[in-house]
Amino acid sequence: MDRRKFFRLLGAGSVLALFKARAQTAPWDEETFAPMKTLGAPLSEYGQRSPFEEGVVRYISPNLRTRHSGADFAPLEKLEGVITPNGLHFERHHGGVPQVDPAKYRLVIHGMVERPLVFTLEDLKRFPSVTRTYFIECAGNGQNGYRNPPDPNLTATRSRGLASNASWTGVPLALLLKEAGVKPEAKWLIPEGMDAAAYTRSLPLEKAMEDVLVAYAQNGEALRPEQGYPVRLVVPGWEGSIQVKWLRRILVTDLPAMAKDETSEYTDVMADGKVWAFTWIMDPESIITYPSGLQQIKPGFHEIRGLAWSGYGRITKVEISFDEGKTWRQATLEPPVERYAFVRFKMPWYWDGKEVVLWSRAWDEKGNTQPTREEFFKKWGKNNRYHYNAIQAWRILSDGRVVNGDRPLGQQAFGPVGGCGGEVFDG
Ligand SMILES: Nc1nc2c(c(=O)[nH]1)N[C@H]1C(S)=C(S)[C@@H](COP(=O)(O)O)O[C@H]1N2
Ligand SMILES: [Mo]
Repeated sequence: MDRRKFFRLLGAGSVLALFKARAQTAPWDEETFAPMKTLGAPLSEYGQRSPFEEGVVRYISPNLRTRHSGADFAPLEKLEGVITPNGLHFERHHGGVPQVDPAKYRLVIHGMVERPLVFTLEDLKRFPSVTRTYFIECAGNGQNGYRNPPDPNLTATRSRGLASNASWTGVPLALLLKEAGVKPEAKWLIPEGMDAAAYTRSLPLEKAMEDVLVAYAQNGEALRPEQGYPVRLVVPGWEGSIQVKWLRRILVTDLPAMAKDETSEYTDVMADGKVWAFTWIMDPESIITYPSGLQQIKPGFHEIRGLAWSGYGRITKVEISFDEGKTWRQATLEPPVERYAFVRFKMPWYWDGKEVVLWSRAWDEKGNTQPTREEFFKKWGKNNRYHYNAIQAWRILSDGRVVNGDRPLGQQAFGPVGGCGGEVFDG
């Protein structure tokens, strides 16, 4: 946007008022110089964040029955840019986090191959490597949206925090498969984890050959144990549940396994009771992180900020509505806009102190966008608990409090929300 348009949008007077107000009110006293007067902390071998930032943590629901088979949420509204710091990447485990000794680590590729192979971690690191930024999103992300009536205390974290975005380094799975020599009749891979859940999924060979990574690094350092140390699958754009962590073997075969982790969970129950299996690709999503649920704002200038992503490809635009979908304005996308990765969107905004509802919707390069809540339920029904991607509304009350702006659809409550992303865990 050019400068003139920017000022027209804000009203130049209000910008001046903003800066004037700031100069007058920020305190400036002896305390400001305190750090200059004493010797600082010594060098340290592994850096830690400021103790003042220790409140920025993953959200673990108090309703979970166990912390070993459950999920926690990345604190989206407390993060900037697009990279999720390693200590704040959301977690989803079915049998706790195993401790794996990298010296004893082995990856087996067997089944319909010319040469069954066993790799050490060192072997994997000798292959040509690839580093790419990809989001990982649990199929259960957005699950709180299925609640009716909607939770008034929803935050951006609890709305969409079962998604995170990192720079992953690893070997293309296609290279390892080439090494093993896949037989022509093979169509599926059955990757398995070494956690107590013996977590197992079925992955089409076609996707594996396209862009799947056998990843050993996350944002420049070894994977965190929670993310699958020492090795996990990264399956760009697809639901988190197929991205097997603590990967120990890949069986090459001609049929899907129909494992417990893709039948009892991660299937979608439609309005007519029919069940869909293998809904891998994540639909477009966006979430305004500022201003968002349970924050408090003052009248004046604000930069609306948020995150958008899609499993179908690059984000092409994000739109914001201030009148519940009657009109839309296009937000600025912060470059680089990468495929299958979080994108940061922004819009300058002057809040006049009147109650207003903010909506955001993302568009991807395949022309997909997000439905309203009503449209979503019309299409998918209310029996499901996965792949909720309806527009998240935030209502700014006239006192500046921000609350969930989703209006109730009716009076019926449709059951406790369980499973993957559930804050009431049922499995
Ligand atoms: N071995 C193993 N892999 C797993 C899981 C698991 O429980 N065990 N959970 C899956 C699910 S449902 C999701 S959403 C992602 C979560 O990845 P993260 O914990 O790194 O965010 O891991 C997937 N891979
Ligand atoms: Mo998941």
